[in-house]
Amino acid sequence: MPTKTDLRDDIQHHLKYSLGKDAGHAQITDWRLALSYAIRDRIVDPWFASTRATYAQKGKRVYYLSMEFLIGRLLEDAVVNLGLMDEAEAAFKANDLSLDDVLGDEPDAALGNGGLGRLAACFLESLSTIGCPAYGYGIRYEHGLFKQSFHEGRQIESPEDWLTQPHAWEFERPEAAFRIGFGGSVEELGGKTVWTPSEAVIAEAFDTPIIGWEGRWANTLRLWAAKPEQVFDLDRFNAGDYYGAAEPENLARTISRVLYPDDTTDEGKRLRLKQEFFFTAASLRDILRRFESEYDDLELLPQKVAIQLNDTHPAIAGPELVRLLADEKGMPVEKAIEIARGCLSYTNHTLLPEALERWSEGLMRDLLPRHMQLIEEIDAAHARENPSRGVTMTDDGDVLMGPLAFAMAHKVNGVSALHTELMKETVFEELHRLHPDRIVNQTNGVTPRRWVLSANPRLSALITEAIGDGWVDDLERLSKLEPMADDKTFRDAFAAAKRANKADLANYLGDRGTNVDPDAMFDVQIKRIHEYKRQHLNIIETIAHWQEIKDNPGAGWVPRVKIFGGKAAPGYVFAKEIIHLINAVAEVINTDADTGHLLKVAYPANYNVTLAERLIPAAELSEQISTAGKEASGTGNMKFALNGALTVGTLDGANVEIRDLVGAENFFLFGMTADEVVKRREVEGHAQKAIDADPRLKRALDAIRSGTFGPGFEGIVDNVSGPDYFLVASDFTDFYRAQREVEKAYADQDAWTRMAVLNTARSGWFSSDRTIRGYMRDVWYSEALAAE
Ligand code: GPW
Repeated sequence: MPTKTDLRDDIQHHLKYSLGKDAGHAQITDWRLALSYAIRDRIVDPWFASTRATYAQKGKRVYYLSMEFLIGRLLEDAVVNLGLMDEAEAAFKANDLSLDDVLGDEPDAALGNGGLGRLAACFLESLSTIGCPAYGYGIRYEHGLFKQSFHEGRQIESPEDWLTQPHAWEFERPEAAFRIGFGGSVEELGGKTVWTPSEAVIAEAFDTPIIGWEGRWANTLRLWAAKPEQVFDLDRFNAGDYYGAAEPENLARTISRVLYPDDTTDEGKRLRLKQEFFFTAASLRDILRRFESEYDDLELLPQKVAIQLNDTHPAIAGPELVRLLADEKGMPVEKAIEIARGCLSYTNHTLLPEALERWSEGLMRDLLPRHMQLIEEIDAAHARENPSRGVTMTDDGDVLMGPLAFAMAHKVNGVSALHTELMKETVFEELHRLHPDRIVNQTNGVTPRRWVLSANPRLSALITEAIGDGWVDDLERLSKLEPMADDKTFRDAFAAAKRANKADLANYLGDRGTNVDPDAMFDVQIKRIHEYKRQHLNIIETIAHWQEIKDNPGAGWVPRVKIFGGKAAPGYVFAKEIIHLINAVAEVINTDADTGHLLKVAYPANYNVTLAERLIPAAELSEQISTAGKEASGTGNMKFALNGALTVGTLDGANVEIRDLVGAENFFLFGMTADEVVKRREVEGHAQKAIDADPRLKRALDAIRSGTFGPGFEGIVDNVSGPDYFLVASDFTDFYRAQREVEKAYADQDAWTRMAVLNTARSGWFSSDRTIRGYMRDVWYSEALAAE
């Protein structure tokens, strides 16, 4: 094992020989890169050992195909998982540097939008911790999710540039490259079907090792970058056409240039379909190549290969795998479908109709002519095997990627118990009837290494002192904390850790222009801005509460800081109006001398993984207030509960399971159920009825409309008092009531802390280790290995 001096020497070595810098002139980024290389060196051996063990034991490999991996920073994760925090700290202290500053220099790898991408990142870490042989496959976007700033309260987007600095973690693999074609034609030649694409790009692999807890195992995240077949058009250059000469390169590279910034909406753009096929096709070829290097019988494929589709974004894997097996390996199409289905499984993450991918048959035929034919064959084969039913893979001239993924998967899963039941009753009702054993549930989870151990060192130290350190990779051991909820000394220590985290956050927010009282209740809603997540319900309630305080400032109110964080898709006008409203309300409320000590609104810009790691440990109240039936699971909700925040929430997604586990008495429930939501929408004028019945709601909406927070918010008021599809008005009254219950509970700080302890103690089930074990058992039929 490396010793302290080893790490210090290695950092110095890399500073000099990898970065060409002398310690006297090194900048913080040089130190950070030197540490990254020194840490990466320590990952390589366990990484090789894991690969050797998988080959030696002929283990089944899991391939997780995802358009998004929302990783955040990698360095701290690696240092923590290798148990090198103390050594690294000592190494930098010797150079008068703080490890925190060094770690804080790393840009976030923001190759994802929100929950779906962050889930993929938590899964990678858990797969390595468990020792499940696995690869993540995705796209090496040059630009991740845009940077958000505010100008006069409105969201401004600017490009994200994580690759301007060297990316210390990855290994470029120019030898691992595949030619990916698009367009062209399909012919029958000598009894064989041959697709001849009209254009092609090269997919080149970049590998990032992902080290698990205690360095026992490491897997690979393989991201594909698009390159031109021919770098440069010399003829055009020589003819003086310098722009034209660079055109092929630009066109090819466009495919991996940017992450689409839409969360839970389907843009239906040609470039997006190209991205989807690009990384899926490259991954499948890589998977087959690896399989064929070990086995010569393709019938063994389902025994050795499990391919998980993270939503339908890689669903073209169905037809593409059939094409590879049938057209290129000579298998009969029906057999190829069966083998492909044995390997593939599909996770659904939403029931929102606007998020269910559909591609026009015309576009599909133009870009992927052979795949369009195979989709028709898959559809026909499914209809033959399941006669007299009305399921089709196409509708109104569109290919439906959900039904296609379902038909090509041996298991289909939802991401929370409620969501899985709703899948069976709604979008996949007919397919579920035909294949009653196919849909299973795998409730999401989060990695405790990042979301408790690294993000919340104070709480972690307290837990370890109380129950030992076994909880880090066996999170259900947190239940041993339960009796300590009744121990005053423990509660005080728990409250002190939270208070210190709040003080850190108060400093951070103060530095960014919002001064807050660290003794006020910290109430946090952080997630993508979306109507179904109802940030507008939260801000309207904030306005109503502010009005009540102003009426009677001396009535003994519980001081609160309302904290928001999140980005809106650049094209989502309504979500951007919500952002503008929150900032406008903040401006008015935060400068109100009557209420300033009782209510503040903070909205730090550019919410990302790193900011989440700062906010969650300091949160006391977690806002999980989506319209019931709309949030498939949520994963932020789990991070808050683990860090001792209480939830105010609806019966939606995994909130249901959180409440079951932490106990109804430790959870602030409000709002309609999914069934009631559906019924309420049928009520003529439901929004206006709710407004008429609640003068507080009416008064808050009137204030917005009359310009108390500036002009331009009529759209929000009109929506909430008119169509109100997400039932903000109808859930307002109960939300307001629940918030007053929250305050009543908070007034007794010690009783609140007891509830907070119970939230932590009873949330251990939400580890992504548990989720991954569920997939291994029910979906992948795969086993964990030990590295040699
Ligand atoms: F629409 N989710 C997301 F289902 O973050 F594809 N982005 C997406 O594009 C989709 C889903 C998609 C989220 C869900 O909204 C959230 O409820 C869930 O916890 C998360 O995926 C992980 O399952």
